[in-house]
Amino acid sequence: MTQPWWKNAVVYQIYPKSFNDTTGNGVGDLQGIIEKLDYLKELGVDVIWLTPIYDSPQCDNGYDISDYFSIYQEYGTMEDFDQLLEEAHQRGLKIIMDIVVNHTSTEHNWFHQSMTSKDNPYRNFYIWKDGENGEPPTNWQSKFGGSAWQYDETTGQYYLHLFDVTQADLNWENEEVRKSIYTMMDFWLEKGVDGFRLDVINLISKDQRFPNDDGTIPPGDGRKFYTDGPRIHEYLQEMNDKVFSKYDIMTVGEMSSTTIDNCIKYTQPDRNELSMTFNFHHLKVDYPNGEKWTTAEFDFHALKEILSTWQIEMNKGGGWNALFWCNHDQPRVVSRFGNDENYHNESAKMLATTIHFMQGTPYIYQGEEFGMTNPKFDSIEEYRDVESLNMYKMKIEEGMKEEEILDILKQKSRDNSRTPVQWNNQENAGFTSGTPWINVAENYRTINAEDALRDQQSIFYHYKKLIKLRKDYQIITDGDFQLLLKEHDSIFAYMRKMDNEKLLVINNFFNKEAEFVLPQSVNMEGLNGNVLLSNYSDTPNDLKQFTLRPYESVAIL
Ligand code: TEU
Repeated sequence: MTQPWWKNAVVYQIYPKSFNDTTGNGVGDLQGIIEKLDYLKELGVDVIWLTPIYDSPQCDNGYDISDYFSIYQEYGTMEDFDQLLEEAHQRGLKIIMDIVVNHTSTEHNWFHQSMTSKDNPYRNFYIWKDGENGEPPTNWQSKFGGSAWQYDETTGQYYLHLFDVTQADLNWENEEVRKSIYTMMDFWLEKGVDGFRLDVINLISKDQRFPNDDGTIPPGDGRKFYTDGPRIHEYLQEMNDKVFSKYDIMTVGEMSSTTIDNCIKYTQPDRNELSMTFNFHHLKVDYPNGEKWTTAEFDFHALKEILSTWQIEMNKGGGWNALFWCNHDQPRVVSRFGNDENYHNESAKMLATTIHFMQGTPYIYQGEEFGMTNPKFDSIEEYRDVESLNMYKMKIEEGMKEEEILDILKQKSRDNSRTPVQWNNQENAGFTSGTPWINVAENYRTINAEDALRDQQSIFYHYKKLIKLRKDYQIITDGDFQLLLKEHDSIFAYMRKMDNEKLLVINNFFNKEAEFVLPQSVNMEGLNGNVLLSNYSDTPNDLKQFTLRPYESVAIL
């Protein structure tokens, strides 16, 4: 059987607002993306994922859509979009759209209608409930802080918003909602887009009893009543049947707080739901007891354990993983699990190697390919993200010292990944000729795409090699996964295996030397000892036993 095309593809994520500005208004745009298509071709990626570019009041940078059929004015026009799609296709690049269907902006016409009265035809497009003795209908919490319910005076009821108060949850129980969404998806697919990234898609089916959450782990926030909810698989199968199955596309579902069992169900080909899923368990290893807002170090053992369990179990169940360290909601990985000061180059390459040699479809987030770091903002005025600003306000109210909050945001804010792409060492890193909507990280003079392209030893060329290797060696896409040295405190090593072939990947995650000894139980047969890729200029003589230097990474075929 031939493989679907997306199984050995590599995806590049673009956050348009921060990518490349051609108009000088300080905000990136579609023409800016067109300008950089040749750069992406040089890197060698296959697919571009565009985060939302639809019309939106931008309370959550486009994840609050007010019109699914038009382009946000500051990004350009539908003509610009058509040109982008055509120019990408001419270069053999595909484009997938980010589609947000758990909620719309409260500025969407459906919501405007829905608000007006209880018998408006659009009332049932959203989730409206009566309060309980002057309190919200349930104790559920918004992911951005505070109650997930907002009271509206016009009709005296509350509407549900799992995210910002301007992001009202759609009522998927309503067949008219589902039909309208499928029509909208067809609109984009008929234009020729190559698939979708589906925002928080596993949250669309809510438990219709709407119970209070008495749980303590995690503290009663309601998520168990809508995460991988009662009708989620039914809805995805319907979506697949009515829409996806008519096209040769890829779909990736963003899955909030999901489980392996559900992700197998979402992606197992015979079930006809999605191509692959993002899960975030490996990115919560620096959330002690589930608490994001701390400056805790990451738990290395948990990281190994989670990634390898997902590798093994998804393969066993016939599911498919999306592989990633970074996106627009996560801090920069080189600042998070690497070392952005003394081992910037080595640790960025090591992290890339670790994730790209796993089974699944890898994603690269803009700027990751040349090692962009967290910006280390010093004042709250520099932040833009609704979640960060809400958190700041709440923590101040709780009495936390400002200094402490700023330290946390420096590590955890979503804005860490949203600073402008550092194209060169000129003013504003070549991102804009105007004033950028969010500050550029100060290190753009030394960390930028132009310098990376000039240096064959740069992080950029390491990513380029990784992308190319995936095309050349089927074992990277298909091989089984086995974790080695499970108990080791600083080495993350694993073996991939396919038929008689093997691939051994060894990574040191810390800034001190580490002793690698191949376990006796590991059979070397099938491993011919050629170093495929490493991040130091010389490689060890004896591959069965050697000392890894700080952040050293070696892949052996
Ligand atoms: O994110 C979903 C989500 O739950 C998180 O990644 C979220 O950013 C995190 O829990 C906050 O701590 C998606 C989008 O990627 C994100 O940018 C949107 O804000 C969110 O959905 C709402 O549409």
